Amino acid sequence: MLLLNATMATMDGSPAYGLVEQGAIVVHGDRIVWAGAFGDLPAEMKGQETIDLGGRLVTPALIDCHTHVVHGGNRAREFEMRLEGATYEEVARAGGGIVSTVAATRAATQDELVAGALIRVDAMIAEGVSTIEIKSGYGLDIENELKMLRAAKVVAERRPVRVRTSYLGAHAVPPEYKGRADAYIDEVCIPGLEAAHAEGLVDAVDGFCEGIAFSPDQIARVFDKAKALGIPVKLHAEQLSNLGGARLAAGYGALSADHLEYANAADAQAMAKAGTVAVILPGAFYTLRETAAPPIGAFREHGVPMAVATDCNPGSSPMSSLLLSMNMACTLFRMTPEEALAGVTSNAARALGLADAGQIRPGLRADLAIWDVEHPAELAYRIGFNPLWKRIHGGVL
Ligand code: DI6
Ligand code: FE
Repeated sequence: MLLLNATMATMDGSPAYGLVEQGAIVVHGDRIVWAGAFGDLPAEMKGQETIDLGGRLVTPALIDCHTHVVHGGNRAREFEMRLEGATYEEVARAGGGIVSTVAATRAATQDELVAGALIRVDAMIAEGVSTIEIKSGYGLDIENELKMLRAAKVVAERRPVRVRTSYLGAHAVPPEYKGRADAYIDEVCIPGLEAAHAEGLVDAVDGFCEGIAFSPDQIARVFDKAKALGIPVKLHAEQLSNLGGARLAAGYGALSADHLEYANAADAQAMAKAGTVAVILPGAFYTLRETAAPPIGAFREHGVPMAVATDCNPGSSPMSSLLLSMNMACTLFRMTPEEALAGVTSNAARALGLADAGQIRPGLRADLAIWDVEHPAELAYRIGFNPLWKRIHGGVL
């Protein structure tokens, strides 16, 4: 397949989006085999199935590197409570919050979880998303954590989308372990990780390091097990307070540390040194009406790669639009539209440990999004508008 007359934002690390005007891309099987200016296209590449893009913008297909799309129920009632004045922490301590989604997730069958997730996944695909990270973390017992991860795998069988799974057993302390977080880690979280890994269900191990969840010491025990099993780690860190989660994650060479509203320059430095990606989640910041913004300036200064994701979950970020996340990252955090686009392409791939996606470059997967826009800044600029024209996933239009 030969794509002609493309304006390409290659996101290959060269300046200004790696923009190429009058570009061409040659796709063979599921790979990009050539990409560049049409004038440089080798003669033997011509004369195949050709699609004229009419000057439209082509970017790497988008990657949502932090989601909880598999979950039971919803928390619209809690949304109402917060509007009546309750804080997120008050709701959580009153038995609402994550724990109420745990009850709904446990009550759901695997098929019900898949069906619920597909509604949100379809919205993501419609915006040019090709790869989605999906976490467990609402089962909080071994069988239900496995059920969530199996449901995540089924999503990739039902739809043309790539799924990367993260085991988030250390998301919250379930009611039956109230006040016994250490016992939960030893008796459920770690054995659950072993079981999920044995079934091939774990691409990465995640945790929630926070006063309402788990301490750095408890997270470290989970990470030690991940390390022993050879699984990369990532962490929800510094979302509501600074407990040193980002530095802990960096110490384990984590793929990413996520949220980071309360992170500081020292955290940024540690992350830069470890190559840990900062995953910025403006949907949660917005929903919780948080006022502390992640230290974008420090990440920039220290060269920490920044990704942007939806955090799509029923509580703190009931958002499935990655385009809206980009807009929010710019307007709320003053990221540039180019940083926002790198955040959902090249840096999102890096946050998932994927070397074969997120850029337009020969050898990478032919996961492409074609947009009815003239300039890539338009993707972050409009609000609640989806200019996707077509999506190519693994070489298939
Ligand atoms: N931080 C979050 O924002 C989500 N999980 C987490 O650790 C919230 C999940 C929820 O409220 O259901
Ligand atoms: Fe999250």
